[in-house]
Amino acid sequence: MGQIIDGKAVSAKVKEEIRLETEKLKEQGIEIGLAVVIVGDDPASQVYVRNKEKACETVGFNSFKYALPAETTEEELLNVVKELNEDKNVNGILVQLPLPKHIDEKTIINAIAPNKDVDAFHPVNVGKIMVGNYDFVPCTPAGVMELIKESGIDVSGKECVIVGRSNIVGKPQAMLLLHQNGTVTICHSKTKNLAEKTKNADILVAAVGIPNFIKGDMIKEGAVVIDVGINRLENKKLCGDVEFESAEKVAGAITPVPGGVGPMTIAMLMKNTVKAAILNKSK
Ligand code: BQF
Repeated sequence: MGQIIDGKAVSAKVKEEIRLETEKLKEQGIEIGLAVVIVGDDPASQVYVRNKEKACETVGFNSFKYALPAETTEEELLNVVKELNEDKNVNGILVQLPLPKHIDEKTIINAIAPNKDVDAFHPVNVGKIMVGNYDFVPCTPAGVMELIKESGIDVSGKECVIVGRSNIVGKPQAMLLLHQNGTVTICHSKTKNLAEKTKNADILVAAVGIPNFIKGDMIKEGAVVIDVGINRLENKKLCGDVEFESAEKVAGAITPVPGGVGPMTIAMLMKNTVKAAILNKSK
């Protein structure tokens, strides 16, 4: 039976470090501010935004919440972003996704000042990740890297298999693993013989968005299994992309859902916001 990697505990540790750093910066007269913009009333997004505000409070950041109605136009949202770009009290800007259908996400992301883009979604920051010279690490992949470190495994030379190729997780995750000298394979819905690929993984990252998609018999004995999935079942319970019961029997280490990658995503967002404050201050 595998070791269960406690993301909640690790995230608490990361946030405590940030709290101390924030305290020190405050003594030097530097305050850290994060703006969180949410458009509409998607219940999941509201939970995520609340988690982010709570984390800001825990670490001692000022948080500025902009809750805009679902009818907000693209132009109105762009104006909010532009205002935040100029606001000296705001170091990090985060626009909660998904946005309502009548607003083009790319247009909004492109409008965020790259040095305040704590989600690392702006093409400038995406490009920096590709070349391995970056300020902001995308929050979820960064959280995954922390949990892999916590499992005690060294990525170098390991077979890393990512299931899922999104711009938010799969693709940047591949880069981060590659930078640590992993041998990286990205699988997706068109991949043939998926189980053959996943069974080869020393490190398996599941980010497909399908509940219980990865079963125990698709996992190599002793592998580190990182479950990025946050799926809400009919009974409102959270469930990952990995079938935990069968997987934990074969895995060497495994993250639970909830309490695995999710809390780490939030902690890494806080880390990026400190980075933004330091970046912004020198200009
Ligand atoms: C936990 C997210 C999909 C699409 C957009 C803690 C979060 C989730 C779970 C959380 C997520 C997922 C966030 C747990 C933020 C992670 O205890 O397991 C925290 O708040 N997340 C988001 O902002 O946008 C998403 C998933």
